[in-house]
Amino acid sequence: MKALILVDIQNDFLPGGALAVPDGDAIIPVVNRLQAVFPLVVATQDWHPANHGSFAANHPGKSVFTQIDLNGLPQTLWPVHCVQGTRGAELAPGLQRERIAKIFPKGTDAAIDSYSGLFDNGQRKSTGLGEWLKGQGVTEVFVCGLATDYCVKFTALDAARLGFKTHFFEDASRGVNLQPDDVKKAIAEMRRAGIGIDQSKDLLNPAAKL
Ligand code: VGL
Ligand code: ZN
Repeated sequence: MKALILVDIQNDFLPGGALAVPDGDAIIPVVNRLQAVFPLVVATQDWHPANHGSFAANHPGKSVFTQIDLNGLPQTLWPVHCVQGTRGAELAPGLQRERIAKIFPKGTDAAIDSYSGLFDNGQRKSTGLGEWLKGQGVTEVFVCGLATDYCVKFTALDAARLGFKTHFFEDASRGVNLQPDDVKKAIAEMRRAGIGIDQSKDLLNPAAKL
């Protein structure tokens, strides 16, 4: 069985949000069209407590987009984003919800970030998504969402590592590009890991069969 994984399509990652991904809202109609052709759709949700260690505001004197060591792991410091229960953490209003079978929160532990929707950045704790997908009989996953160079990339890499045949939908994802080539590099890294780089039209055209 094939599953579509929607990564962090949340208000704070859309234009106007706390950690806006350029052009992030452009993926929503594409993602909604993709949902219709998958037998199973799941979503991840960046879901941080207000005291999360990835927020620059929780490290006096530190600026956003700089690096620190957070409990032994390198950590980019972000603006406060996706705080549990806030509007910024909600899934994008334009995102169709009816076909999302389950939502997996991530980044809930203040002491460690979780870019991947499957494991925290130390690969210590699972979110349960991988186990749940396997329990549903999923063998192949298609990953898309925000942001290509962080949470989408790490979700796809972990899925491939767990043995899922893994694809990335380029046109249903957008990246932050803190450095101008970050998205390009993320795609190259996914390709090297054996992840298929797909366009939604490859699947949506009438000749394509899931
Ligand atoms: C993300 C940075 C911090 C993402 C989440 O969803 O890509 N990026 N938290
Ligand atoms: Zn986050």
